Amino acid sequence: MPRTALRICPLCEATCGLTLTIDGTAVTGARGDRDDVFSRGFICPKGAAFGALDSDPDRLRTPLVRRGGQLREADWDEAFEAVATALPALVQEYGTQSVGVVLGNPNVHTMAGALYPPLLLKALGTRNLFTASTLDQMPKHVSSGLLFGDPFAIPVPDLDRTDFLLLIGANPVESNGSLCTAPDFPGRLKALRARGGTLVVVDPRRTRTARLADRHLAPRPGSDALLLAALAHTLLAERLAAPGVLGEHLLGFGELADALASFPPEAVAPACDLTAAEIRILARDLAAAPTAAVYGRIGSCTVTYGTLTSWLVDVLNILTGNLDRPGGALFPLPAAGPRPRSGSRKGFATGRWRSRVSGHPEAKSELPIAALAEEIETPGEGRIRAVVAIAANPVLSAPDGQRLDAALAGLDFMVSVDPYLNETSRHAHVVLPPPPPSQSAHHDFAFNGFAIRNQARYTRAAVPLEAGLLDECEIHARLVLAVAGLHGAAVPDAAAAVDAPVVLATLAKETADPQSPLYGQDPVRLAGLLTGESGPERRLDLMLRLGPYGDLFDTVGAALPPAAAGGEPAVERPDGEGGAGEGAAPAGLSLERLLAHPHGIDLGPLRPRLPAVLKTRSGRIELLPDPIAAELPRLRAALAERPAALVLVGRRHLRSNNSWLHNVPALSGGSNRCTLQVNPRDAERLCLTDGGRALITADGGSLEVPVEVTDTVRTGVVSLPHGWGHDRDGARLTVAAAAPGANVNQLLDGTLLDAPSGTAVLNGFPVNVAPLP
Ligand SMILES: Nc1nc2c(c(=O)[nH]1)N[C@H]1C(S)=C(S)[C@@H](COP(=O)(O)OP(=O)(O)OC[C@H]3O[C@@H](n4cnc5c(=O)[nH]c(N)nc54)[C@H](O)[C@@H]3O)O[C@H]1N2
Ligand SMILES: Nc1nc2c(c(=O)[nH]1)N[C@H]1C(S)=C(S)[C@@H](COP(=O)(O)OP(=O)(O)OC[C@H]3O[C@@H](n4cnc5c(=O)[nH]c(N)nc54)[C@H](O)[C@@H]3O)O[C@H]1N2
Ligand code: SF4
Ligand SMILES: [Mo]
Repeated sequence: MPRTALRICPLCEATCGLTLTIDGTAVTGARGDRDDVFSRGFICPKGAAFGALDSDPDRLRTPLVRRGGQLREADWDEAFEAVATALPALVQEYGTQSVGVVLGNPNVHTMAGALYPPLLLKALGTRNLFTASTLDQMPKHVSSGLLFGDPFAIPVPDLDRTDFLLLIGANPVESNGSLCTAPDFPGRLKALRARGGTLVVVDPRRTRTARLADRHLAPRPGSDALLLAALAHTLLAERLAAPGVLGEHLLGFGELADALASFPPEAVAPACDLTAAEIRILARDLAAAPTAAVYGRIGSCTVTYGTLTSWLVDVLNILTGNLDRPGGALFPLPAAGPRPRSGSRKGFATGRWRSRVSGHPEAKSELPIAALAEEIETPGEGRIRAVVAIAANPVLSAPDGQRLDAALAGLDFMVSVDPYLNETSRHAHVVLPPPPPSQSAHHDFAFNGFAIRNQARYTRAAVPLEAGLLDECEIHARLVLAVAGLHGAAVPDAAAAVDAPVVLATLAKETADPQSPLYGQDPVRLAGLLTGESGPERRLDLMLRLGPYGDLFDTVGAALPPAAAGGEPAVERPDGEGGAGEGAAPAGLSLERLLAHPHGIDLGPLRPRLPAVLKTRSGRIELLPDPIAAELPRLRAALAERPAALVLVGRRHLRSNNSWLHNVPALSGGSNRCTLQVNPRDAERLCLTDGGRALITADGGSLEVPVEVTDTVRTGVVSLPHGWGHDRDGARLTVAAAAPGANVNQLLDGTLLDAPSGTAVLNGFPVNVAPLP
């Protein structure tokens, strides 16, 4: 008899609740969980293909270990022994910096990826950390770090209540949203318009999101910093700026007008390829809206002035008084996050150390992934000789994969934690495959911090772990032990062994803090009160119980509202809001409570959190921080530059997910193809024909690609999606290899970066396109 089980979808940031149909151990169907307190039944084609992905025959089912140059199937003990032998020896001989750690995107979609990489990095002691963030949102972390003192204090648009939404370089109708976790983003945009609100989209392509909008501006790619500076300039010059109650928290408001003086709409309009009138009208409309939210994503980050653009997004939210107010852009308060505390004012800075070869500043303890190849290739003290790659496919996702391909092939040692033998993991000496997603438990540690509603959900594994597989938490934990030279066979429950010290250290710190309601309690006794069947469950229990809605071990009576801990307004208990039953009135969160609410617990809409969020040294919002002020002259100089005739931007397809879903037949084909989209006018000028082939060339290399002529891209812009290029030997991706596509990042040489954040410029770089016979 088929049964059903719940599983939070790990395939994008929307975190929909799925109801899986399971026959034996096979997932035979997936539909949206109508009772999920957050996603309420929404599902997209990727979620619907959960079963096909889960049972992909190319998925690895045993570890692989390189012997005599060949990757061969091995058992787990052999695999971890290989790591425990190789890595500590390398570190012994060449030092801690000789190991690089590469963390890819799916780490934010697994519990293991949230709980163990910090322990791995600590065990290794290396500063050579590279993640997908420097291909993505690092500019936003840097701008938030500078403005608010906390790189994770990223305000999210209050989608369900706003009157005016300005989307910059985001296509949530296909991506389902990013740094804004909102199941059914498309439905929420339609609801905004249905209630009389306004949607404005800024994108060089007429995307499916732009087609829903009241207004679509298609500026020249890479010019958004200028556009947003002109919007801010207009608000200030026309005395439309009204920060309101934010005023008391602002530092540097007086200096802003001077700093932006060179960017009136008339000055930036030619560079943006918009009219000054369009820009002024947008500024006035933004100011006039009762509430409004400005939100920028990939097209605002992975560009030359990504940090400035990200900063300006929040400057606009601040100048219009929309930061931290309902209907504007608010800071979430996730259930498993830290309880707000007053008085932590460490501030934020980048460049505490620099990369060895090119001297790139670290940002949030990371170095630019675009610089990974040179760190492996360039001889000298501190050269990276070994790589631990977890859920990362940088050969396709980072600039100049060919160079990285060669660099990885020359490593002394490499471990990949990955379900596939693909473009990157084929270089590993040891491949450690996690189980299919149906066999893993899930809680969204990362995305609840960017969710448009505070809520908590946890799903246990829907299918028991298959014989011969290891839970991904167990894989990570054994890796942590292995890098310390501990051969895992001696430790039957590695996750528990690794987690217990973390739990004790956290509780020791908590109970030693005079500000904590648990001050003076016995950490060992509290640790004994934790529930959960595994190490990761006990850690989740700990984080929930110590979190902003936690039961604090019931040692201080009923749950304290966050007000008691950090001076924040008490959280609205959503009595009646989500109806009775699921999601109603959670008093005192713990794992047990969460398990008793399988469809999740709703914790209410986002609420104002200032000033408790601020961790700047001044305790204020630092509106014009020095590193930003230092960037503005570069932006001013850009006004005088002649724009390139043709630039490239990326795109995402609804049925794609970066580099790794092309192997699922249900998600391939149709319009999900690696084509170069070209505007008809450019096609004519360049002698390109629809369905013909073209040679595209940029600083880093050239590619042959099929041409698709479409007026959905503006003139002067071509678009090629990323994550393709599955034509390398030694990978095992049967379906993907049949339609491999070309790797757009091969056009880049890795030198083009948003300087303050080290983020690769993946959008708006110059290219030449010529027809091929
Ligand atoms: N040109 C261009 N390049 C881009 C982008 C762009 O817009 N344009 N986008 C960038 C962005 S935003 C990102 S985030 C990166 C993403 O690029 P990456 O960080 O490389 O991430 P993915 O391609 O999503 O997946 C990486 C690997 O994770 C593996 N994986 C899948 N599920 C799991 C799991 O549960 N556990 C483990 N251990 N592994 C798993 C997959 O098999 C794959 O090998 O790409 C970036 N690259
Ligand atoms: N279906 C699907 N969903 C995904 C992913 C996926 O690969 N496929 N990846 C996930 C990941 S890792 C992420 S980070 C998110 C990304 O989420 P989004 O940012 O919403 O996704 P993109 O489709 O990359 O949207 C970026 C838009 O910016 C536009 N753009 C490019 N350059 C510029 C510019 O200079 N200025 C402006 N204003 N716009 C520009 C592009 O045309 C594109 O439409 O999506 C996530 N969800
Ligand atoms: S929108 Fe994202 S989370 Fe929801 S079903 Fe689709 S892929 Fe999964
Ligand atoms: Mo991303």
